Amino acid sequence: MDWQTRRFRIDLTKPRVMGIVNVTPDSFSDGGRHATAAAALQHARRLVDEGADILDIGGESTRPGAAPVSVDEELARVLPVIDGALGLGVPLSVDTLKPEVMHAAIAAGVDIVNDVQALRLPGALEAVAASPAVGVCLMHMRGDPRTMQQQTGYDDVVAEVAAFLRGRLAVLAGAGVSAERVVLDPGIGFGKTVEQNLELLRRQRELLVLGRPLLLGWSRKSTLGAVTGRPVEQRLPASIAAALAAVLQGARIVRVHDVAPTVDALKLWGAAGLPAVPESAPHPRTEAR
Ligand code: HH2
Repeated sequence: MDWQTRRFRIDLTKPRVMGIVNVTPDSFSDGGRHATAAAALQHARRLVDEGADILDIGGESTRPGAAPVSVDEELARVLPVIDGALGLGVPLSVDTLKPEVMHAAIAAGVDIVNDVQALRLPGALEAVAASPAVGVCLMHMRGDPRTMQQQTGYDDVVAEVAAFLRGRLAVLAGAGVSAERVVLDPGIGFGKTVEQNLELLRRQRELLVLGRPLLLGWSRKSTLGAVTGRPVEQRLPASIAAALAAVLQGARIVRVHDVAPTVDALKLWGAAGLPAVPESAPHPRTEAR
């Protein structure tokens, strides 16, 4: 299974690593570390040297309760980094929910739009549909980062996430965005409790019936803190375990802060000749719906 993005058709027969470049003062785990364009670009180069297959560049934190950032501020953060990273030889993704930022980032040359709101803000779908080849990651979230943790009541979190993502895929298809441009993300930590995040991992294969590659972002997240009792700066082992578990459950792309150790861990995948997970693994619960 491939992911069609603007300059690159990404072969997902082996799991891929998306390295996170947060150009923000307040991201939950690395806020302020690469807040200038120069520092972010240096970080981006390092992640590519470490084996990142994709870079995800973000200028606004989505952590619960994060302060909103203006369009101008977000553009001032991400555009110089996109510009400088275009020559690094890997697909570039912009992590934004704002249509204005999508337009500008696409004009600047990004390959992928990664939207935690799954292109639901007015104008976002149009921004992506207007560009014939840009790839998209559609993520599930309830509400917005300020309100999402008050909206964790689900009858069946996996079924609701699947229904949401299926609906968004259909809306994109209606707008002319072909499925081969889209990957899907259940949104670990976005409007979900610890138990719901763990349930998404346990039953992740049910999402494979959607027929598109899955991208998972567990890196350093608070559920890992809840499970291990570790603060954010001590969550590397749990992040690696979660990335590998996600891959074993069918993820094709893992979004991570710590690229080098994740790449090493995934080398085991190739070395052991582990088979690619079936692209669609029907599950009794999902089949019944
Ligand atoms: N998680 C974060 C941000 N963007 N995008 C996708 N597709 N999936 C995710 O799980 C995801 C995401 C949160 O992580 P981070 O970027 O490190 O933090 P912050 O939002 O505070 O900048």
